[in-house]
Amino acid sequence: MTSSDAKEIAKKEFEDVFKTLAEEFVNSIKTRHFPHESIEWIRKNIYHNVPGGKMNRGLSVIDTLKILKEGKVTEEEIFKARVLGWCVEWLQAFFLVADDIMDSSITRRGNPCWYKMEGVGAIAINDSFILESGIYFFLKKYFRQDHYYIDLVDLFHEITLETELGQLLDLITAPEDKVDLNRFSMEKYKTIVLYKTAFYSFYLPVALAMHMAGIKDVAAFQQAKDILLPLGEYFQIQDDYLDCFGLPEVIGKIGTDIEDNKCSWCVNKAMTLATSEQRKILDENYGKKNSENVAAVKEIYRQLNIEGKYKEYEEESFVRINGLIDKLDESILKKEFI
Ligand code: GPP
Ligand code: MG
Ligand code: MG
Ligand code: MG
Repeated sequence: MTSSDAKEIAKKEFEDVFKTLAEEFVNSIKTRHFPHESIEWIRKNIYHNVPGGKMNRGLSVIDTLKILKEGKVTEEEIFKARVLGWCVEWLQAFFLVADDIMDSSITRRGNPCWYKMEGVGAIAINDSFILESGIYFFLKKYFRQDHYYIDLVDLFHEITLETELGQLLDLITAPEDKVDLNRFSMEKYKTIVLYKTAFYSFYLPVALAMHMAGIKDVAAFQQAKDILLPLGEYFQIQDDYLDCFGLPEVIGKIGTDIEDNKCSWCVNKAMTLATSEQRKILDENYGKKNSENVAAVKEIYRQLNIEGKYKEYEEESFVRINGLIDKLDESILKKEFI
């Protein structure tokens, strides 16, 4: 079996757990004797928003647990890691439903955004809250008896706050009515992406598996952050690059960062390279919903070779992050298992 076959099987086994969890959640609402249409609404909300992504976040909980326990994991532990993986995917669904409203996005994972579906609109705000509640329903159902239950609950709460703070900074740095590129800087950009993406996408899945493996040493959690947060920054820079240069058929969403006046990596990079004439064109065209304005911004990006600059950044990040991994002090993790 090749490693890509093994990956496909792991993915399929993870996906199989989704339906069980979705139905458990839906049934828990049924026991409240809710009207049929509300049960069906919740089912649609879950099935539209939770599955269908790349599932990298969810899958990495299981991979991490296997690595930490050096392959010595029981079927029950694997199942519980999958439940935690799905909790991360439910968190992601909660964020994406809300984020798409805030970003006026149109499509997600190749489908219309949930709030864009017929009859949904602003109800999607409440639907995002229901998805968030799913996390705590599953944690209680499967982990209440475990000594690390409170650590899991606490971690989800903490990471949710970090992400909401990042989202706040992302939004207030991009006011719709006041375009002022002077608000942007690479430094501010890095704070936004650390909070809005890196904590929940990279640190959370690994930290969950560490709790399951019984790790208590704060130094071990810090060490995980030291590697995973830079990885998360890299991932969001790639997301920003794809927002502008990726094909919607490939990335499953239509980019809106230029129209939305976002403090994206692309515009920050362009600002560091632009002549005063090019900067003037950026000032006049950025943050406007009109396709001609967007095209004018993209033309400056072309002139400044932002695509090439991204490729350079990608190579530099690969070397830098590998360097961080090489410098890892393995004794911190090993100490936990003596
Ligand atoms: C990604 O930003 C960040 C999130 C999805 C976090 C949202 C947080 C909330 C508290 C709602 P993005 O807007 O660049 O993502 P995408 O490009 O996928 O829309
Ligand atoms: Mg956003
Ligand atoms: Mg968005
Ligand atoms: Mg984006």
